[in-house]
Amino acid sequence: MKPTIVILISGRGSNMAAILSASLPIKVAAVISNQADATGLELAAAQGIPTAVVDHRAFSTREDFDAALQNAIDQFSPQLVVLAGFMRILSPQFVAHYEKRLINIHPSLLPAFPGLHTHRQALAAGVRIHGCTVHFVTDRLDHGPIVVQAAVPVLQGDTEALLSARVLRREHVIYSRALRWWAEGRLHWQEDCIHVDGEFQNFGGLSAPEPVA
Ligand code: NHR
Ligand code: GAR
Repeated sequence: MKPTIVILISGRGSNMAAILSASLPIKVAAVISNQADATGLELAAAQGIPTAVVDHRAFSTREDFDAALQNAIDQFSPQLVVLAGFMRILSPQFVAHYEKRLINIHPSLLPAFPGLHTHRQALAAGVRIHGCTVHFVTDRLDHGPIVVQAAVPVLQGDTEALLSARVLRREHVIYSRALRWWAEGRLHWQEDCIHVDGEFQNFGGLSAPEPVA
């Protein structure tokens, strides 16, 4: 039987769409958003995938919201919960409930630029290389074990819009790849490091380094 995932979104849902169109050996049981107007919900519904909204504004505490979200997710008994542009920080209780079953894509090369507005942070820092990271979620925000990363150049004249679009194209590739490895049972935890097929591999699309003279 195909393993089951639930995808959490807050908005556009382009990563969700990339996952849905990647022909992965995975059943997407539901897509859940904290924003009722997330455009990704329509796209999922159009593909016959159950959708739900758990609006964080209807709850007075984060813990209450997280409990309702957990309840909505667990109706589908997923083996993995996939954050795809989900914009609410999750409480330690929620993270503990999904230990090793909660995965996120973050639009920077972690541990650089955790938090919000990563492309603005990258431009302000003047880095020449930027990118995205798929990682398992722990209760240390944006610091969980890394599964895969992809790098893009920062170019002269870049704006947040240009840079985020360049990164987003890579996000769509590496998130599907990471989920395929997961579905195929190829991801293994070695302490706080994720190995693929038992090896520390770098599949992020980088070529091997030039030999040093
Ligand atoms: N939760 C935990 N515990 N750990 C992580 O690593 C998480 C997480 C929840 C979401 C995604 C994340 C990202 O990839 C993510 C990782 C939202 C915020 C944030 O500050 C920060 C990081 C991430 C997602 N959210 C504001 C909040 O108060 C709200 C912002 C908004 O609604 O627009 O929750 O970057
Ligand atoms: C993506 O770039 C994702 O990495 C980022 O939001 C965008 C969502 O786009 N996630 C975060 O910033 C999490 N804080 P999408 O809805 O089109 O997938």
